[in-house]
Amino acid sequence: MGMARGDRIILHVDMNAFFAAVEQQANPALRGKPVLVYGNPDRRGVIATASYEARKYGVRAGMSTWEARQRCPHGIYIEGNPAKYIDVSLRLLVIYRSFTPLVEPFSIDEAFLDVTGCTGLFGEPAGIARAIKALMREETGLTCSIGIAPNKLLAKMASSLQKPDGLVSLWAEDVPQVLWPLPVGKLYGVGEKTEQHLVAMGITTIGDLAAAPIPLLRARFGVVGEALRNMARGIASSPVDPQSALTVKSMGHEITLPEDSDNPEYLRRIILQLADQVARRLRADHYQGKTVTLKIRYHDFRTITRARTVQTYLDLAEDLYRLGWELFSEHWTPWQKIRLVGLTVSNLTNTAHLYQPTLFDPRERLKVLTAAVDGIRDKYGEGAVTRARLLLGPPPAKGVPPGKEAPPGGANNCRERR
Ligand code: DCP
Ligand code: CA
Repeated sequence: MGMARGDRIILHVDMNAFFAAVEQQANPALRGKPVLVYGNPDRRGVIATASYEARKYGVRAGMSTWEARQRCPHGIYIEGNPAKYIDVSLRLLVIYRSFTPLVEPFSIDEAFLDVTGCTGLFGEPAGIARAIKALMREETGLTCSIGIAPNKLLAKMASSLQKPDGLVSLWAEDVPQVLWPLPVGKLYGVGEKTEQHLVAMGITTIGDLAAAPIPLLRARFGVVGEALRNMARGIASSPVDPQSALTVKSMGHEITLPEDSDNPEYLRRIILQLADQVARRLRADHYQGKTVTLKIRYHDFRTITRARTVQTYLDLAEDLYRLGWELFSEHWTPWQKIRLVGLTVSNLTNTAHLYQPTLFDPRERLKVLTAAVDGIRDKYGEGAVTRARLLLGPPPAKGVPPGKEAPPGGANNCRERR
């Protein structure tokens, strides 16, 4: 019940205690034990995740390792290994893709699947979800929570309702009973700041938000206000987008200098090197960009970012360097020692969109990895990324003019986009 004709059927899969569970699978001695994974190498002091056994002691992701040790002194503390988690993440995507091509990786351990067209082949939605769980357990030993719903928002909410090893369906007509009594902060997309504002306005549950007058919300949050109210009503329309993780928004690189420096000539060479690295990455993936952003971190950790946008799309080191150096010359406080320099290109356009990516193509795997790695950096700290990048292998071969590279997967795999 609950499905109306024309509805889509969306699954959201969220791995349980992901990093800790991977460690427990790799080492049977850890199974059933409180396992805590901390960040590396510059996030050693922060817990990335804890196994469900450890959560009983009140430890949470983001807690300091020190505090976790107070609460759970007999826990097993392990330094995280991002490369391992990325590898498992890719194996999970292959499992999902054996059910439907409409898979959208959402984070290192979450994905949306549109299974609307699969019921003929695999049966009712809950059956599909159970089949995914079974195959996942067989191939990786891991468990997940799956939400089934008519849209991504409700699927995401549904997967959060039962952990670990959950399976929850949430249809539009269930929203008042299931979601509305929950605290408004539990609604996906409502962060801590927004929650505080809402509570201050007397909106404490998701139901309060669903019933709030639009003018009131608009006055406080602008256009976002109405969007929030729609979300509280379970209304969302964005489709599952398999390309989403591959849609790169920016490409950049940064270097922490071996020693803080205020030597302009040395810093100029660093910017040139960054421009060269970023330009090569852009061309390798058929990107060009119009905005160059320079980041400077001084010895005392003060950090500035300054951007410049030009009319034409760029992918040459010379152009990136020229803009980067302009920004540097204009914004560097001379003789202030610098600790880190970064260069990023955004406002991207991609010329390779005619090809359908396939995860079996090493180049596409690399792109998915890059997206996953960027996701890890957000959650796990910069150091983790550097480590993982080193494991991605050498940069693409030089000497092929831009635009002349072979299409992903070779001619046989090329398909026009739907
Ligand atoms: N992660 C991290 N730092 C955080 C939060 C998460 O490094 N502050 C990493 C470790 C997690 C992984 O990302 O294993 C996935 O994050 P989730 O929020 O999905 O948390 P878990 O999968 O660990 O637990 P749950 O079962 O609650 O989803
Ligand atoms: Ca998870």
